[in-house]
Amino acid sequence: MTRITLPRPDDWHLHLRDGAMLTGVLPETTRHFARAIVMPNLVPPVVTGAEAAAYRDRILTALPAGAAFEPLMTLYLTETTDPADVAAAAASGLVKAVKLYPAGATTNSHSGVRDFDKVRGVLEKMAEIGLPLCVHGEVVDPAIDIFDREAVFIETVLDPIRRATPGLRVVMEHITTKDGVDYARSQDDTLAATITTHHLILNRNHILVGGIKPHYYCLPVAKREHHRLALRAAATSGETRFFLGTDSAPHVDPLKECACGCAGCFTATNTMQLLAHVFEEEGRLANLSAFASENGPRFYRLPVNTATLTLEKTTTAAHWPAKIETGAGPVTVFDPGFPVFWHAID
Ligand code: OTD
Ligand code: ZN
Ligand code: ZN
Repeated sequence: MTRITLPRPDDWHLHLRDGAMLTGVLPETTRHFARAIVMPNLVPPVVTGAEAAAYRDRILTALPAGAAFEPLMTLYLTETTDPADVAAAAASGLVKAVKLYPAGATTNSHSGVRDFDKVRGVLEKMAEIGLPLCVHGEVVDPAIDIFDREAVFIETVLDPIRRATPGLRVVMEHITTKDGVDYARSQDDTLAATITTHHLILNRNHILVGGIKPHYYCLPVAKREHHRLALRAAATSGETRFFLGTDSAPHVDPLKECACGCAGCFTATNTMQLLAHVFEEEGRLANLSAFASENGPRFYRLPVNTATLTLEKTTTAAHWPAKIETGAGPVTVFDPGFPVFWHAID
């Protein structure tokens, strides 16, 4: 038997949704995580400080009894976002980051940015106050192959934005390529990158070989095996620039299992068990704490949690529900396709 105890982990990229879905999925995160950066891609999106405050209240109201969990709020960047509103929301402590979605890149991103010159004032204000920009890094040009969209974004959008806005602190969200890993490593400490649990486990064959697997379809889509291996090496390296953002993104089963299924893997329930498995496979269990508990707070300039989480390996396979029944409908829990012997002692 092996046991490890970590400072309680945080999730630096999470979709909690709203209403009955929020109530249904929130306990899956609060069971293991102390804090999460909450994505603002609601319909309509969370754009202003006032909207973020109202959303935060709804999350706090939905918390399971006794849960010690702090939602870290984000604002959805639009071409009309007011730099003064962003600065005030950051100064009050309410908002911890601003999220950049290129318009059309992923779920509920149509209010995102088309013309990056229009957000220059906001980005300059953020650089001045040290507020991180979380970036969905994919171009939306229909001429660019979906498997190349991250690499092209880095070269044609991300790097130019960072050069034009010195000091802007950026998180490359959910990197899925060796190109993303290499770019993050080549830059100074104003740049960090989150990595999801599922991108450490899936390559594109898992989605497509032997029948299409809608619960493995997410954005950015999983890439070739050599990219997955680069992500695993980065996540397990202990390097401070890489940390966990699950991108756990619930959709009810009927919206995943249909002719035009939604993107998103729901990993809130079993992420920590899966990560223990992956880090052990890589011979890097000692770096799980850096990835899941220490590097994120360091970048976001927050304290590491004092509470802890213990993970234990036994000879019995871990068990989690195949689906979470929410008031909005059933949500399928990510199935890695192999047995996992790590258990979280809640
Ligand atoms: N990816 N699904 C969603 C968001 C993300 O790009 C993302 O952050 C979602 O459903 O909100 C997904 O596959
Ligand atoms: Zn994204
Ligand atoms: Zn996301």
